[in-house]
Amino acid sequence: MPYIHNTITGLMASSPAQSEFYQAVEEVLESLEPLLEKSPHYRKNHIIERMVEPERQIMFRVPWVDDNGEIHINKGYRIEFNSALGPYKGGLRFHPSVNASIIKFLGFEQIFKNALTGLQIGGGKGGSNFDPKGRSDNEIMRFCQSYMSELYRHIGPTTDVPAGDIGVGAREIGYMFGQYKRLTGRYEGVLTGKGTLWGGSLVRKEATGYGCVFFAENMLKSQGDDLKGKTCLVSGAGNVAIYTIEKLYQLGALPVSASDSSGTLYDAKGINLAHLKELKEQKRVSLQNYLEQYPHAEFVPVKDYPEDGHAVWRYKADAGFPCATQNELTEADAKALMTNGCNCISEGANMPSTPEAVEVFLRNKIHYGPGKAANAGGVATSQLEMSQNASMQQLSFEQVETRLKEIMHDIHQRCSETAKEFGQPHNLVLGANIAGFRRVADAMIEQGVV
Ligand code: NDP
Ligand code: 2IT
Repeated sequence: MPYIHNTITGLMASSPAQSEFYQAVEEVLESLEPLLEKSPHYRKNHIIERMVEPERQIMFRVPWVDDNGEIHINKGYRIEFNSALGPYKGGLRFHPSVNASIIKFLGFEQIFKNALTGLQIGGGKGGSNFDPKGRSDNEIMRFCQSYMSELYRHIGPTTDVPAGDIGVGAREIGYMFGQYKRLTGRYEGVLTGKGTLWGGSLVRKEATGYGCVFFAENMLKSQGDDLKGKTCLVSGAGNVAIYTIEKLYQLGALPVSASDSSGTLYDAKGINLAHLKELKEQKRVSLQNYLEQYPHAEFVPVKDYPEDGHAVWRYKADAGFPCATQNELTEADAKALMTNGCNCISEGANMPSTPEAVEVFLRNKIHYGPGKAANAGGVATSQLEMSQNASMQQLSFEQVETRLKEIMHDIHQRCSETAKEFGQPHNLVLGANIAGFRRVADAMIEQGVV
């Protein structure tokens, strides 16, 4: 359709060099074709032109001093993309690869993901090109305090509520919350993923990984199957990967891999979860150290990856859970997964599969749960944290997990019913994009040209 081409060309001219952002926009717009034909009023209201332009983009300097007294300057971002459905909501990513394109693609995805949860949350994202690797706790604290010294003036429990993402977990949220409270004097639910001692929700830590496995279980159950006894590949070794592995074990599956920025770990007997947590949550060291305790396992360093992809996707398995980062699963990886009999992919990460890989999954009609649907359990549980903070109540672990399970079931239902409505029942990319878009677009139209 010419309007897709025109929109992308327009973005390339007005926001140059943002390839991940164009990729995310293109995927959504392609799915919307049948909806736009059926409902021309979305075009008439210029909803797409409005949606691809963030409501507000905040960029700032983050100066900090390391343990040796050296001064460092990083870039800070917060993109407040769309507030039609509620306060801006989305994580903060601290990783050296962060730039405006990465934050914009994540913010754009977040709009539709948050809409799919059925909850009242708008879309936003932020972060910094700060590299936390090898930094002491004190350096992390000083960085977080400096970052919040600017961010605090833009956020609030009913305006914009950040959370974690890559490189931002409970430790960083704690330091940022402390600084926010010091600057404003207010103890309020301005961040989610907080420690459970001071306002955090039970299950928030586990929510993205658990939710991603629930989503896979929902896809399989729709055809009378489940995860029990299935061999599963998981990439990543952070928050999402660890709790994906935990829930896979709880449902009787066998997760055999993990990966990090140093390489891929494969343990045919099943990844030892307690040891994985010790290495990555406590010691914060490379996965390669797993071999010291479990020498039967295999470790493939990044330099030995196939030229056209990633070692983790080249093992035989029934299901795959990409839980590391964007574009970590290529067309060649997807083809290898298909050849090895994999028929289910549930994305814990944001946009982990390249467009060509997604094409392979759709062509093969496997169970494919795109990130904006499959990993929405994290942000949904963040919203449960906001609601507990606002009402000054605390739900039990079981209560939150039950809600999470229901929400993931409902997201799957919304995506698959929408996919059926448009005559492509297996295509949850189309289902997720249209269902998410429609909710946001309808709210925008009702709220006028703002
Ligand atoms: P973490 O920082 O906890 O873990 C990220 C993991 O991925 C680490 O093992 C890291 O390796 C690896 N990784 C990150 N970037 C790269 C890269 N460029 N190359 C190779 N490996 C990499 O982050 P999360 O688990 O929170 O996030 C993982 C994914 O899930 C991201 O796409 C995020 O956007 C998405 N997501 C997260 C949610 C959340 O609630 N946290 C919610 C929804 C989606 P190493 O250990 O070496 O650093
Ligand atoms: O990508 C995501 O959905 C997240 N990083 C979680 C966002 C949140 O606000 O919990």
